[in-house]
Amino acid sequence: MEAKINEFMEGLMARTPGEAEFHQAVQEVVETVWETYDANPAYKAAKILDKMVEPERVIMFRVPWINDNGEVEISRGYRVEFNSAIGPYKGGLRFHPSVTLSALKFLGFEQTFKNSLTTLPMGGGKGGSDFNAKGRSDNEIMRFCQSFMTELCKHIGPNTDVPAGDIGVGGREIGYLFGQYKRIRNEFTGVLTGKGLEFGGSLIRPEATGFGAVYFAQHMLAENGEDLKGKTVALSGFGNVTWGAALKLEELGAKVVSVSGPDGYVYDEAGISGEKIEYLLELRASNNDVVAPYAEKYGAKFFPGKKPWELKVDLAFPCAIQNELNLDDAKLLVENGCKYIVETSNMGCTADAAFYLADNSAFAPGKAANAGGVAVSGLEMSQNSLRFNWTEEEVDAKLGRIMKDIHDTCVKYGKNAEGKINYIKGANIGGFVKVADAMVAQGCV
Ligand code: 8G0
Repeated sequence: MEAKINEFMEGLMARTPGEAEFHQAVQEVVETVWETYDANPAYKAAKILDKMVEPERVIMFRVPWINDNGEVEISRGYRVEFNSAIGPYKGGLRFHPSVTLSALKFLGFEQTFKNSLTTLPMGGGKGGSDFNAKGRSDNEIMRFCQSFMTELCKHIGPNTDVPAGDIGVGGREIGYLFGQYKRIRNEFTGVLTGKGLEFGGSLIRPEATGFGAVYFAQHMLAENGEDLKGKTVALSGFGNVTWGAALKLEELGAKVVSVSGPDGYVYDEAGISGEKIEYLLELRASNNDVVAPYAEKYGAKFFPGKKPWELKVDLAFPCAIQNELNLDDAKLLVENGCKYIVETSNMGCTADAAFYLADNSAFAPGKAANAGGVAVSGLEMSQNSLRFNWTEEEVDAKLGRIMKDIHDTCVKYGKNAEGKINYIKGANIGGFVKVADAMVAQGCV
């Protein structure tokens, strides 16, 4: 099996040189689904895996815009339409200097499996730009979003491709993007998710990724007869996802002791609760991308240039960005008694860290743990099609059920003879089978 996997990966790397993040994401999936793939002659005859690693379409475009000094700036825009076997392409837009074709291919590839796990009819896609919002004015951000959408609007639509926000793209940016789409296409339609509540957004969408990850953690703990009450938790990041996780963890009686940014991490021994959680949103909206002001404001400790994985905690939720937790971090967490690592960012752990944690702790991969975000985006699409809005309680209840279903799927495909659950394996096989079956049924397309 190992030889066949290596041969597959070598072929992929030769065809896609330099796309390290994409190779990392594919390797993790291929290693865990190969047995399932190999045992199914219909998958092999249709070359399902070879097809799955080739995006259906990649769009790259120039995004020219004018800054506040009247100068022209050029960014690069992308949309990777990865897989539409089970629904319209669906996935976020990321505006961040780390955005490259490789990063978006890894994200779009993972999105396909994640969206499949949610049980909702959504294919996989991802897009964005290397635009850096740091230090930009609101007007500059608006002009950038308008230029970006002027091209993107030719390729998306409510039955074709439905983007959302992601890192660097929040409610403000989705508003500007939606306004420009509507203006150019003269169509009010559910073409984006993460919209404002006044124009088709869903309740609970901003909270959904964080809430979903905590619901998933509850099921993991329940497997061991534990619950969140009184547990100490390290979070990284300080955006929407971190905010949502902190809210739900507080509600369920856990104590959050850290948040982090590119500048370092904050350790708040008293617990990050109440207005301190809301302050995270203010920090994020300042466009400065630093968390140090939290420490000053609330008299907490700040560790410049460090990550919170050196803390002694019961649970850790990486909520920031890919590869934010490496093998050394993983070993330190386990050594310090951390039993649950809930990967809430996409590919938050390096490959070696993820496999180490799967063997030495209860480790939830991002595809499963963070699927609540896109799940509620799927519910936003449903509400837009119905031209009707569900209540907060209705959306939250549906989110809760979806996260339980995802956990059940992980158990179904990931539990071994000794009763240990390998969530990486469970999520990958569970996500893969549905997409693969749909692709086989649709023939050579
Ligand atoms: O709402 C979405 O579709 C969305 C936005 C940003 C990220 C993700 C994700 O699942 O990674 C989904």
